Amino acid sequence: MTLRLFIGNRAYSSWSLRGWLAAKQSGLPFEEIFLPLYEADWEETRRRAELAPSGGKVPILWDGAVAS
Ligand SMILES: N[C@@H](CCC(=O)N[C@@H](CS)C(=O)NCC(=O)O)C(=O)O
Repeated sequence: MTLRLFIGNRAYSSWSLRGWLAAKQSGLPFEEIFLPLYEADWEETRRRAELAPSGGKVPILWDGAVAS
């Protein structure tokens, strides 16, 4: 099952950078899904089902059906 990491811009979001570093450090393959933060459609983006467990915040990592 592919790991999917939802993050914002690593240059501006230190939380995204931390999540990405941890994923990279793990050595496991993962899919990186970039979400532009605070764009005009951010309110819509943050309501995506994939962001529900984190309350509309990044980073969030999905391992199959499990989010962390
Ligand atoms: N405590 C959270 C912090 C995550 C966080 O605050 N992320 C920010 C970006 S750095 C975010 O998603 N902000 C979007 C928003 O609040 O609408 C964590 O552990 O991941």
